[in-house]
Amino acid sequence: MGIGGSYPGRLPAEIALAGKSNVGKSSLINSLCNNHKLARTSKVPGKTRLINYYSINNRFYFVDLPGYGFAKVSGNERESWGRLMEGYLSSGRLSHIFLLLDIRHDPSEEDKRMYEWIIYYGVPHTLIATKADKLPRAKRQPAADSCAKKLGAPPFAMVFSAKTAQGRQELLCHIGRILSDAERSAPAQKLLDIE
Ligand SMILES: Nc1nc2c(ncn2[C@@H]2O[C@H](COP(=O)(O)OP(=O)(O)OP(=O)(O)O)[C@@H](O)[C@H]2O)c(=O)[nH]1
Ligand SMILES: [Mg+2]
Repeated sequence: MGIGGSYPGRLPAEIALAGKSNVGKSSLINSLCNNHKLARTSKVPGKTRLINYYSINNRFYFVDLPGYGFAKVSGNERESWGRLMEGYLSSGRLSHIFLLLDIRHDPSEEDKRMYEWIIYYGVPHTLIATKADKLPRAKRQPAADSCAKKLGAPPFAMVFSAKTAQGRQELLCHIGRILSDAERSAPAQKLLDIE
């Protein structure tokens, strides 16, 4: 990712990753950045409990959101997670959100609720089916599209694997487009939101 011109006083774009615990959000950040020590990953679900910001080349932020669907959280924790998430989605700071779904599983009720929030708050989004390496090659795109359809979204999701880097180049190109769109709309945003 190259170095972009910066608009004076403009906040860098934020691209967030949402999805259930263990779906591979932190691994996706590490794979895209070619830095396996950047975001902490774990076999134990619930590793990322806070909103973590990763500044990428001073150009934009990857925002690693805490995963949901983690069994060991209390009702109170779930409520505060909901407030944190809705507050962030409605803040107007987000340029784009990636909603990650495990390519092998039907979306959960929490995935559906997250998708509904994304639509409700009008956040530009992309669905990404993770852990593609777990399925035979020919089944990957159909399974990804079926996840999107079962979520109630248009039936397309990008196929991604942090293990084999499948989909990495496509995702980098997609991020390039997201950032150039965000930069084009920056002056208006500056007038409306920032100053
Ligand atoms: N086979 C395979 N395993 C993956 C892939 N992506 C992530 N994993 C594994 O899945 C586990 C969870 O990955 P994380 O990136 O920590 O998941 P997360 O979504 O950040 O989880 P939380 O922080 O708990 O919300 C780790 O053991 C990863 O190595 C992938 O593409 N393929
Ligand atoms: Mg994580």
